[in-house]
Amino acid sequence: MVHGSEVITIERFIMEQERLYPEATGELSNLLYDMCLAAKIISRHVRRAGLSDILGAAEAVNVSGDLQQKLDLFANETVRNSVQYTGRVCITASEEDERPVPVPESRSAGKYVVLYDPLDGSTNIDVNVSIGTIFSIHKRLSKKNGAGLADCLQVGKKQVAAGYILYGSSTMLVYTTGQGVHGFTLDPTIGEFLLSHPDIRTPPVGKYYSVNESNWNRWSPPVQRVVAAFKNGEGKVQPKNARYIGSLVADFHRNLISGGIFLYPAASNYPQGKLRLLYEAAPLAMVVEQAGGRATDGCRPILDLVPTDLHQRTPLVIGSKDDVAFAARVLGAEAAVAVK
Ligand code: AHM
Ligand code: MG
Repeated sequence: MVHGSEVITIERFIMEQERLYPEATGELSNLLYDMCLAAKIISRHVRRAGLSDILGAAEAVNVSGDLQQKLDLFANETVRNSVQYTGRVCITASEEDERPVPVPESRSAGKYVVLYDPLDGSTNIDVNVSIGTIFSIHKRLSKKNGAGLADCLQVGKKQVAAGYILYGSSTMLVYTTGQGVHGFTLDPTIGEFLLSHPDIRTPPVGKYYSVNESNWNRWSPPVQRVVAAFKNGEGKVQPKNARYIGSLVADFHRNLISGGIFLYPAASNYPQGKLRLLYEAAPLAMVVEQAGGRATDGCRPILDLVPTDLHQRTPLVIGSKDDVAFAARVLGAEAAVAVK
């Protein structure tokens, strides 16, 4: 945000927010700066992707069976290296690693847990389409030593911070610590994130619906009814425009700003949905709720889901509050019938 010639850097903004809480130790603020550093490094590489030989598939398949791209591996290491040596974090977990990674014993372990998707929408890397990083921060549960899986398997409403970085026409970092949602745009000429979107509020009814409609024949009738209502209108639901990039962060961000609903429901080829609860759905659910929107798996709020597995998937319906409420009513009725 620019007041006349005044520019607010992310560092100043985070510091000013911290002053509102005299009990704050500054560790969470510093962890957010660590994420900014990772964002700048990844952004630089994403911007150079077409120019260097970093493009292309690495010879590895990640735990979910997707072909990893070189840039995924780079982003995975960059986030971990940015947070694990500062004494603020005890363990990290990523979409790209089968198990959580505790900080090395030679380093001091801090009180936070970082879960992340280092490069979401990675099939879009090679075609110069927006991609993103998603992160979720929890407080550790374990005592001083022995951070492990249980520290990662926490319910979404316990997150202390969450956010994402969007590598789009510009690079943006959007985060919440539970005091609203704030967006910063990277000014590449000075290498700083500047406050560009203070206190983001998402419209209660959206303009857009975002879903991979090629899955139509794999959906249950209630999912088809919901999507048909957004496409054609039903009762109070007005028809919407379709927008689907295939990068969750980019689809989510557009809908957050303009109003809209994103759906990745269960389908016959993805019975639990495609997206991962801990480092895709839960952090974006915290962001959207802080901006006045909602997120559900069709039956329960995403932030109430208790994880049992690091890489578990969940159906996801997220965005403008009235649109998500409509979808939840239709899908919840389906679940109630199935239980009987
Ligand atoms: P990724 O984490 O392997 O990149 O997969 C997640 C991506 C999301 O960004 C996006 O919303 C979704 O997969 C798109 O899936 P589909 O191609 O089935 O529509
Ligand atoms: Mg992903």
